Amino acid sequence: MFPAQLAVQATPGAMAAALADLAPPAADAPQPWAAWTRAARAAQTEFMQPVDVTGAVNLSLVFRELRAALPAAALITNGAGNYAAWLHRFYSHDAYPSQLAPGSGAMGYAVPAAIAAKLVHPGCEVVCVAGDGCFSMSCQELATAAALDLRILFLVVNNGAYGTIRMHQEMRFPGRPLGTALGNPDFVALARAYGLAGWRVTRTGDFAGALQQARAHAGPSLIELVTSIEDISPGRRLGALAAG
Ligand SMILES: Cc1ncc(C[n+]2csc(CCOP(=O)(O)OP(=O)(O)O)c2C)c(N)n1
Repeated sequence: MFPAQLAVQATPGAMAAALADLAPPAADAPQPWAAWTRAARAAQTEFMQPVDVTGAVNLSLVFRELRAALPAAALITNGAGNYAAWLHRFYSHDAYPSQLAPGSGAMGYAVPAAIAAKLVHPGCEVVCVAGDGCFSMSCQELATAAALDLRILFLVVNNGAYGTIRMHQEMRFPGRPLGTALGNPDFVALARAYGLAGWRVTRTGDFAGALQQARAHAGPSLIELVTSIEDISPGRRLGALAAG
């Protein structure tokens, strides 16, 4: 629940029509909300600063690097999973449209969404970001990307688990995980089997080079990011949750 400072009960259409009659403040007039927007912007910038991790691949730095390398108009897709919290916090969307994400939190969405995005916007760079669980729900569509020779980059965040569910298990039933460990294939070998180029990144410092090679590749490609399940979400350790 968010406490409203000014509660208005109205349908959006009626409200928008009423607001349209309001004159905007003069450009040189002091805006009453200026201090509030400055504080909100500062808080957002602070929130987007990289965080420390225990594993060898730091997703906060990886998604910063990705944003620095890509044009603002690149289209990023994701499905559901804790990996998306890292993407949304550390990748800055500075153009519209630049993001395809499921409002319903559907896993398996990222891969087909990327294929659709590339078909509709062939001139745009398209990057699919998926967790190992999320990716595995629709990864057979790599065949489509290969068959249509769609230049999409697939980033698979591999923590060896349905991490989101493991997190909730540790929070409610500490030390009693069940059915959330994944027996994954070799994602790079899988990508190559479908005809894509593939790289595995096991250290943060190797991501920039892999990204450069993938972006220089003429066809679809995949980078596997091997992360630690311990880094369950930005600033949070799985072990600390399990300890209560
Ligand atoms: C189709 C579908 N099935 C199940 C869920 C419930 N669910 C949400 S996140 C998640 C695990 C995601 O695992 P992964 O993609 O590996 O990402 P991680 O949380 O490990 O970063 C599950 C099972 C869902 N959102 N959508």
